[in-house]
Amino acid sequence: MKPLNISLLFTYVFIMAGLNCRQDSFGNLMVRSEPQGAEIILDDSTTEETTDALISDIDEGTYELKLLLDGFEEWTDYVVIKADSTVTVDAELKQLTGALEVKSQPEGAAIWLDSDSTGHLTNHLFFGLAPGSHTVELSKDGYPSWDTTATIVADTTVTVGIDYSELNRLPLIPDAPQGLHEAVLGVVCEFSVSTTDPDGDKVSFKFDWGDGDSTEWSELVNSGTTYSDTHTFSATGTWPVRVKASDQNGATSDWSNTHMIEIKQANYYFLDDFNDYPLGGYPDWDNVSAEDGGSVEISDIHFGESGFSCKFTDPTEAAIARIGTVVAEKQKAGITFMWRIQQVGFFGFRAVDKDWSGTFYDWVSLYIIFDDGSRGYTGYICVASGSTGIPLCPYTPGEWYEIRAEFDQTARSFDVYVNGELKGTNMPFYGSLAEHVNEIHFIGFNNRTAGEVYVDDVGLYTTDESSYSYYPDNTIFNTWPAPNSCHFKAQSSSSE
Ligand SMILES: [Ca+2]
Ligand SMILES: [Ca+2]
Ligand SMILES: [Ca+2]
Repeated sequence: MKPLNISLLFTYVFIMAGLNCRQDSFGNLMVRSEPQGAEIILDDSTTEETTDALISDIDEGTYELKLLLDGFEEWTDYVVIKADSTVTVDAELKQLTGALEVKSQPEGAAIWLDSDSTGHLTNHLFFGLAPGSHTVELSKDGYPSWDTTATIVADTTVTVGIDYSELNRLPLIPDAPQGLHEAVLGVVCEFSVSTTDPDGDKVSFKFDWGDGDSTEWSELVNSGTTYSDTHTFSATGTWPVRVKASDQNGATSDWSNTHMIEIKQANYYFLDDFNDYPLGGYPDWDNVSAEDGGSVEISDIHFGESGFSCKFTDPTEAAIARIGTVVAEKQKAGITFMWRIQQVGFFGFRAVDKDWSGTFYDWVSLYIIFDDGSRGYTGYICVASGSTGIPLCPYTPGEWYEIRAEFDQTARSFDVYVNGELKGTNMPFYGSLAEHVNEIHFIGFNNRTAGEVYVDDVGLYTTDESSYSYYPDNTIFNTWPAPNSCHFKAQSSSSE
């Protein structure tokens, strides 16, 4: 062990002597830079310091000082270190830049750089950009927005861009929705639209009804096909209806132009809810027929919360059960009623031209039936058209159906809604000679069997108060049901 200890002692003395000798010729270096954070290299060796830094105890001598900072040019100078003094170096670092070329096919897309609008359109060359990542966004009408990240390299031109033909394109903005320009409050209004997608994608639609309500996106339909949807407006007023389209990839067009629709209050000029008659009595209509085993009476079966309806009993072919009344004539108006049949049978509503002078059936204008099959559609509510029927929808015995028919005397046609849904458009007047609507009937016929039928809430309304009035008594109600008595008799006529 002893020889080893002596050896270690000598080694220690030698080291101490060497340190004392070198300490005498050390100097310091203070390196500062703008910006800070540059790596400090002395004679190609890193000091493992970054600016600003004080590096102590450097041997006397001349050194090459190098500063390295990402995005900035390399900075180099020579420094002379002297013993027992501090040399201070201040370095101004110069930023590196690169160029960016932004292209598109076709050209003319607005260029956004790092979320700022550049005011330039493709194709465009930008200079003086800091190296590193930059976001580039392009926006061009008719094309989806596109973005990318460009990595700028110093003293280099980087190119980014898009060939739009490789991208999913937006569906075209649909034309303004097509539909009614005016309608009565409460009526279901139908609008149709279409658009094409330049890629042939399937499309869906979203309507903004203009009254504060809008739809969800519709089901997808083929590009170019017509799509329809309905809306019941919440209030009177003029509402701007518009639509936008989306393709199956979710690319969405702008809103279409608007289609204006005026929703008017319905003015009832005939109303009867049958609630004010004595139970078991007759409705006070212009004519009531109950013959050969048929009967008409006020029943406590009713539509709505309370009240009565008019019950028709027509148990045999020979039996007749009928009510009819004269109503004021309007050029354009609507008829509403509730009815229900207790079994499959044949029962009809008719509006007629009272001035008939020839064959009665030629003067029927609106003709709507519960069919028992005699018009070809067993169990359907139909528009009667000669000896055949135009089916509207099936009926279930024992259920109420709301019928609304809007007619145009000039066009000699009418639209029919069942429970608020448009079921028939431009239905023809039944009789070739019928031109007016001035009397209405509900009938269990003498050649068919209806069984038991209930009718309630019969109303005629117009939206046009200047409409031609055939009869002088033309009182208008603005509410449904009318206050106090809901029966308004337009004009007396012969009663049976
Ligand atoms: Ca598309
Ligand atoms: Ca009633
Ligand atoms: Ca009958």
